[in-house]
Amino acid sequence: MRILVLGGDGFCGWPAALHLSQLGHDVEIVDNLSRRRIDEELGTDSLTPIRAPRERIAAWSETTGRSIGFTELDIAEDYDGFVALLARSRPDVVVHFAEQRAAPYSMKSATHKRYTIDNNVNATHNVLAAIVEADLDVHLVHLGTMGVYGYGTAGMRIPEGYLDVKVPGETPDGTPTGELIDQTMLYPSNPGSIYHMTKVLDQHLFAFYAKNDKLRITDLHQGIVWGTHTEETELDERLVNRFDYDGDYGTVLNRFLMQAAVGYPLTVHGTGGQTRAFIHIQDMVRCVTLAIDNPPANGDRVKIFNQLTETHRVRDLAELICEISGARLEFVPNPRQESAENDLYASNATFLDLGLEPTTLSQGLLKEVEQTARRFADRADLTKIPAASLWTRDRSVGAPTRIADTA
Ligand code: NAD
Ligand code: USQ
Repeated sequence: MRILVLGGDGFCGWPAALHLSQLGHDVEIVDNLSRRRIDEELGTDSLTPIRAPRERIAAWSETTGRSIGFTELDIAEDYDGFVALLARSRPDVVVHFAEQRAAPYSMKSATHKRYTIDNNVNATHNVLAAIVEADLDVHLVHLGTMGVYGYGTAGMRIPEGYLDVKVPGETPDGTPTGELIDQTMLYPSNPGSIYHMTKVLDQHLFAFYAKNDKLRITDLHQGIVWGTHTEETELDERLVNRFDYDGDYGTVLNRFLMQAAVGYPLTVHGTGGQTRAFIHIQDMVRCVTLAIDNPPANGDRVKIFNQLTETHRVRDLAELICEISGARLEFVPNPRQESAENDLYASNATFLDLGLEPTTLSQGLLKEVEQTARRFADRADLTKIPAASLWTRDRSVGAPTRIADTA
């Protein structure tokens, strides 16, 4: 298949592009390199020395004999350029990773909030409008987030996107009919950041275009991706994937493993009672492939899959890493506004039914990530580790309930 990977220079997009190319697909990456510019803005960098886009693509071709195309284009800003690209390339599948994906970055200031909304919502809407304008029958696979459901305790297993409900029937004058009417709705959204909000807005755009234009769309509600290498990125040093550890882009498990590697106390926010969904990066690329291989039909509602393999409580992860590495942890004031403690049960039945064999958290894999971090520890800037983006000016909201140290 001919596949465009939007955001293919990023943490998920790069290994996904390599995996799809390895499987024999004709892959082209489209990216505006904004993520690399944000590193410059923040004065930080990937812990691993990622190569320039053309260099890593040349290395892929040298290593495997397969070629990947690359177009530098801003999907949010250059709509005409994107329509022209679609017309030239005529893809069967568009995989859409091209959004600003850090919740803390999205909450830094009004400028960052506005950028995240403008970039993400425009990018998604431009992709949809352009597919219609180019008159192509494309399967759009979008990377969404488990965060659309929110992180209160739901008291039920979170379904894959849709909630079946029964509502009391009424006549037009408001008289109860005594009947219960079956309805299906998108699971009520409860985003915890402006970034997560953009994924909620994306969902509604997808529902509209699936209904109005019969576009074929799959939305993958993904949990936190951890790890750094995949089978393909390990083929050559120059294919190395990015590893974010800074307070804005570093995600919790990779951050803890990096912190353990450089001897920095693990930064547990608040009580560490937050439960989140996780997926290893190798499974992420497998899931994207499974989604591509199982498209909806024209006229179907948006297919929504929960893309996670396990859930964990933040402090349990920190304690596990302390056990296997000898690191110590520190409970720090939570910079975010989020539930201090929550349970999370979410269905991932679709991927399991499609044959996904989950890679779950094992000591071996955790150690592998820690070793990668140790190997590049001399590139780390420890001043970039603290999370400094505050959700609210009212510091009483995110105040820690206990400050302790296990050492
Ligand atoms: P990333 O920031 O590493 O990669 C995103 C890429 O998109 C970057 O290379 C960036 O330059 C590009 N991009 C952004 N805006 C663009 C635009 N307007 N035009 C063209 N290119 C643009 O992020 P990631 O971790 O690879 O995440 C990819 C997707 O997966 C995101 O949509 C994110 O919301 C989703 N996701 C990520 C995780 C995770 O843990 N990393 C978890 C769940 C969902
Ligand atoms: N946390 C800590 N210590 C840290 C970093 C984070 O305790 O040093 C806590 C946070 O307060 C939060 C949890 O860990 O409660 C997760 O934070 P995170 O930064 O790992 O993940 P999040 O902000 O939710 O965002 C990441 C990706 C995003 C994706 C999302 C999936 O950056 O693109 O959408 O995970 S999910 O979490 O399922 O919504």
